[in-house]
Amino acid sequence: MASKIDYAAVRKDIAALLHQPEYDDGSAGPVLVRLAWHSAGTYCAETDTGGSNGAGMRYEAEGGDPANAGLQHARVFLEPVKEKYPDITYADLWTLAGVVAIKEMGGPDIKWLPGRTDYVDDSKLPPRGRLPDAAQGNDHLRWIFYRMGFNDQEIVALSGAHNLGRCHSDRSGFEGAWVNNPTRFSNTYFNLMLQRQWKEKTLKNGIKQFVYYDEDADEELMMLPTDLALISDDSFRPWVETYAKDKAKFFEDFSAVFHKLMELGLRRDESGKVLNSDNVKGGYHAAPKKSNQPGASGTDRRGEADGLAKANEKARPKL
Ligand code: HIF
Repeated sequence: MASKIDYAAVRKDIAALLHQPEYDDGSAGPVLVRLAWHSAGTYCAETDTGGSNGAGMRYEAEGGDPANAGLQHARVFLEPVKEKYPDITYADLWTLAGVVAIKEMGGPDIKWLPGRTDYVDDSKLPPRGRLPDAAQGNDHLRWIFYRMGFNDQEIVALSGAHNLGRCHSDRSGFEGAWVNNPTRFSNTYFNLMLQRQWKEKTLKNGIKQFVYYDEDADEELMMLPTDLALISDDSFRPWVETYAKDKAKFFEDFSAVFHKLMELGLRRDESGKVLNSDNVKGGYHAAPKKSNQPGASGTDRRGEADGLAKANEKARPKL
């Protein structure tokens, strides 16, 4: 049962696994934030499908969506926590991990509520193609985020999460980090967007992104076409300017909008109990843990950890 889980202890254990000196920029944090957002960002308000309930990425139909490439790293990082707390649902664990990671990386407190269930099969998964395509512009951004029920201010506030992490050529095809310190949550992303001269660059794989060479740090920073779309739009741009100037306002608005994102698709009563039919009829169903040894070969029934055995070889002992 959800109520028997010691969420404070779960939070501590998530915080403890963020430090991964051999992985990316030394932290599992950014990829956990991306996992939380992709678990929720399939929501469609009109049809009331998708969203963070269900943990659909456990199934190939959703987990294997090219838009979710790389998120197996995040899921494998969390397996030891699932092992320690088998009663927590994956859907709750993934969303909680995102919220804890943001806080631990210096971001705001974000309200988080438990109660998501894990679907028992893949019959209710949203179709692929609901997550954004970074090569597109404003119309696409609005089409994607209005579908979830967000407005322009909320789209810009959310976008500040690209202050974290980086793009990987073997995942999305884009390459590099948005800011110099990608494991520290801040409003730097908005400031860089406004203050630097971004030049279009075509990568070896043919993908176009925007870059700025930071001489002091000897590092090339990047922006996606969807990031820079925010400053070429009369409705988005004032919010970019606000958040660049006012970090406290950004933190406050980001906290509210990330909470909203994590709640997409959930209906709760006054006590916070989830009323979605799967949760009411099926109860709080925590899917069985997938693997006892994340990253070790031959132990994962869907082979997710196998593929990472090499990639996370050095990070694995710390998992
Ligand atoms: Fe991202 N995002 N995102 N994103 N994202 C990537 C990485 C991260 C979009 C595209 C990409 C949001 C919105 C959008 C994070 C968090 C959030 C990557 C690189 C791409 C291409 C993936 C890779 O190659 O590894 C687009 C088009 C979005 C619509 C605007 C959210 C607001 C910013 C909702 C959000 O929270 C995080 C964190 C990462 C870094 C992951 C990592 O592994 O470091």
